[in-house]
Amino acid sequence: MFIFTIVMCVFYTVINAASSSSGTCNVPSDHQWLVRGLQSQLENCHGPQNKPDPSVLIALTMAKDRDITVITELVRQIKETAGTEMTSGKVALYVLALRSACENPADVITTEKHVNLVQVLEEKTKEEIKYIDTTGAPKTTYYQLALDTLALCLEKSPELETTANTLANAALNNSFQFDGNFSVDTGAVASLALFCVYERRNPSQQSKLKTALTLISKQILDEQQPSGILGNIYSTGLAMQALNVTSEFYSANAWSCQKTLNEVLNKIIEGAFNTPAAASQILPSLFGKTYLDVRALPCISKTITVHYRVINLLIEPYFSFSTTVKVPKDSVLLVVLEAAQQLSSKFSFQTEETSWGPMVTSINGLQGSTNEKTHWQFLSGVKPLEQGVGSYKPRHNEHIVATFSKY
Ligand code: B12
Repeated sequence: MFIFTIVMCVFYTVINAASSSSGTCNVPSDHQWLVRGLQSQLENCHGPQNKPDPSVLIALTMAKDRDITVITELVRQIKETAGTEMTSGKVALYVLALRSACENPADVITTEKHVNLVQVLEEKTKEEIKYIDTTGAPKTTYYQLALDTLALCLEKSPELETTANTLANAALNNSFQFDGNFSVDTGAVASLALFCVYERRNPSQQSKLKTALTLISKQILDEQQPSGILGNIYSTGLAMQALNVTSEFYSANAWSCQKTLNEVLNKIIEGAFNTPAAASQILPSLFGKTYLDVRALPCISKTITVHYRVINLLIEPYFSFSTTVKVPKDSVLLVVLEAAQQLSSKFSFQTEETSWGPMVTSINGLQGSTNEKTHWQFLSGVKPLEQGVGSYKPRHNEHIVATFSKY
């Protein structure tokens, strides 16, 4: 217990020394292990037995050193379970999650179905608005309507204007409440959504959004605790995202991002984020990201670049040509040869089917000959390949050379 107290004290001192009153903040390098811990907790929580959580996919795509295998599996699960029976907010999260993984949510294809999730979202959002118009409350909650607005904005949907207007009116009418209290979670997601819309509008149409964003920022900051927590610890991640993008709507000294972040780090140590949902909502802020970054995330490359060169210095006329082609990841070398042939008239080749697969018999019209004991030898750099073009899978940036040689 004594050692634990000392560790906590040292930890507290170090992270408080790093605090500043600016709007930007980051995790001190000696506490990155806490972030990595949360990230691997999320990477390990997924599995076929669990229902996929789109917030987990969003968080993992925003992380550093992403585990592509985990992300690919989550994308698969999200696509498999995408459907029309979900609530509007769930559809919105699915849209954001797929977009964050560089997938098109308007074109979700699995072996069983083909769904346009953006269209589903538009329909569900219209339903939410109809409920508000007729009953005074959404079909689900304003939290979900805020998610809907955010996803529609990022997808540049034509339904955005009406939806954003409805959400802004709700903010101005103090409708973001649960049990009679302002909901920081709802305010935070609504801020992100309305800020997305605000950025798209020209100044003459920004006035209502400005008022709404100023009011929500104030309401979130009114819920700030002396420790820096915004609302409670579980609303803090979303609130940090919101305050980080809306800094023009509150005064610089009203919030210290670093102070809040330091307290979050304390709470990670205490185990407050041990559930996947909690971890997924705090992780983006620990990487300095917000849900508005969903469209700007670097895409995991699905193609590789291969450098290909053919050399004949054996028989006149001598020739040497090189090119660089992009082929789908995991392609065999034959696909590289085909790509080069398609790209330039300087490359042509012929193959012959054998029991070991296709064998390259001629390149650029120059044919190997059993009588002359010549053939086209394939190398990776200077190392001869151990497989033929139908089996060998080049790596990204590999240099493949075909040399006309004697054997
Ligand atoms: C809306 C909401 C509610 C609504 C849900 C009703 C509805 N029709 O939407 C109501 C008011 C009922 C509610 C209740 C509770 N909530 Co609530 N809720 C939220 C909120 C703001 C949004 C959830 C949402 O819509 N997500 C988007 C949709 C698309 O995803 P979803 O997976 O379908 O969402 C469902 C679940 O989130 C579930 N749900 C909502 N709250 C909770 C809480 C727990 C513990 C569980 C297991 C499930 C759950 O209801 C949602 C709708 O079906 C979140 C905020 C956040 N940061 O996530 C808090 C949040 C999830 N709730 C929270 C809490 C604490 C509760 C309560 C335990 C409060 C209480 N003291 O009673 C109760 C649950 C008690 C119970 N019966 O088990 C915490 C959870 C913290 C944690 N670490 O577990 C959050 C993060 C708020 C916060 N910042 O404290 N909640």
